Order: sequence, then structure tokens, then C-alpha cells
Amino acid sequence: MSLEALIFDVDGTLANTERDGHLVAFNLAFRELDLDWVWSNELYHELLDVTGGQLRIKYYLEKYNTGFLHDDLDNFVASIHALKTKIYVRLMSEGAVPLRPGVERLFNEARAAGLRLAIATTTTPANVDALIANTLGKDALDWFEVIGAGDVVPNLKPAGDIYTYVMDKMNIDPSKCLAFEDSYNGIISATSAGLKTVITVNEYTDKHQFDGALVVLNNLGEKNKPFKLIKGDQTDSSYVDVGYLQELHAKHC
Ligand code: XBP
Ligand code: MG
Repeated sequence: MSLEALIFDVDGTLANTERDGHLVAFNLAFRELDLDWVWSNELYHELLDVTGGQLRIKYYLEKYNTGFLHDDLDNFVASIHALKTKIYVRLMSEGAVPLRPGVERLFNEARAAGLRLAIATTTTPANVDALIANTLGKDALDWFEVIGAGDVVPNLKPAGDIYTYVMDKMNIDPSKCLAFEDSYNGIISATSAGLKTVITVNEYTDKHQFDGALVVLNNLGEKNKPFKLIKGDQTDSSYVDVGYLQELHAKHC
């Protein structure tokens, strides 16, 4: 079975959007709405256990701000989140967050090699479009055969729904794909959908459990900037390219 497709998570995998995008946007939205909520980096680290911005706000209220009451909480949270999305999209248009090392290179190499590309993420679709368009250009949105994002599926990660949704649309079997993730919730999601996963950790996820990952790396690496192998088979590769992915796939899938 040969490798045919790569399916990418977005937040934390393609870019450090959680720290430099989402967290900033949540706090700016709170301030604009005259809420005295301020999420620190430490608190956000804990809140990231819950995927989905609206659920994350509710989790914050239930666990860290129990005194806050509202008689129409669902709509109130939805309105905060809509403002947060608007702010996030603006931040992306200002170039707030670059892609992580090796991401653009790997997209280009994969396309040149005829691999199919897709996205499977929990974040709101407008956020994905804004990140891609502002880092790679608007045309790059067409590089992805399917962009599965947000609540197009009933259950967010760690459920496998979003990966299954994407593979259904591509009409492809998981054995012909690899997933790229950065977090525990992400690998559980990909694994539940039958996928093998390449992990690149970040500051929020470097202590997570990644049992079953094909490999755990600090990032995808570049020719002049090798990755650090955190977990997985020793290799002569120093950056993730199509050849290395084919090798991993042939050995483990
Ligand atoms: C991403 C998420 C999202 C983002 C915020 O997780 O959980 O909720 O943090 O985006 P993953 P929204 O990387 O596993 O897909 O506020 O639009 O939900
Ligand atoms: Mg992620």
C-alpha cells in the first residue's frame, strides 16, 4: 500500500497559532466586551485540554470563574466567540503568526510528488483560511483537496469524526494516508480514525503522551536546521521530506 495523502492539523502543527493567535484574540475579545477576564499563558495551557473555542470558554467559566452568571449563556458565549474569530482573522491578516519550520517546504515537495493534501482541524473555517491565505497566499487554499474544520462534524477532537469526514470526502482509506498532529487530543482523534501520525510538539504539548505515534519531533526541520528526534526509530533523515514519510509509511503502515 503506497502513501497517497497527507492530512494536517492546523493549530500548533502548521503554526503556533494557539499562543500567538487564539490566546491573544480571546483576551482582546474579552477586553472589547468589558469583561474582566484575562487568560494567562499558564491558564491557557490548561484550558487547551478542551478543544473548540466555545467549549473552552464554558470550561473556563465552570472551573475558574464560577461567580460569573448569565441567563442566556449559550448565546453569550457564541457572541464572544464570534468577536474572537473576527479578531483572530485580523491578526492573521497582520501577519501575526508564521508557519512552523518545514511546513511550507513539505507542502511544496508533497505537491510536486503528487501527494494529495487535506486539513482536519477543530478551529473555525475562517481561521484556517486566514492563516493559509496570509502565510502562503490565497491560491494555496486550492492546494488542499478537503479542508475539514470546526463543527462540520458532531464531535470535536479527540473524537475521530473530523478525520473520518475528511477521508470520506477524499474517498481514501486511512492506510494510504499519514496525519500530522501536535497534541494528545490530536493523536487520539487521528488514531480513532485509523490513521498513523507524525507528531511535532510545541511548548504546550511537549509533555503530552504520544503512544502509537510513528515519530515525535520538535518540528519538521529544514535542510540547514535539522529536527530533533524525541521518539521513534533512528534515521539518516534530518528533516521531514516525502522520502522520509514514504519510509515511515512503508515500515509501519
Ligand atoms: C484546535 C482547537 C481550537 C482552537 C481555537 O485544536 O481546539 O478550538 O484552539 O479555535 P486542534 P476556535 O489543533 O486539535 O484542531 O476558537 O475557532 O475553536
Ligand atoms: Mg493542534
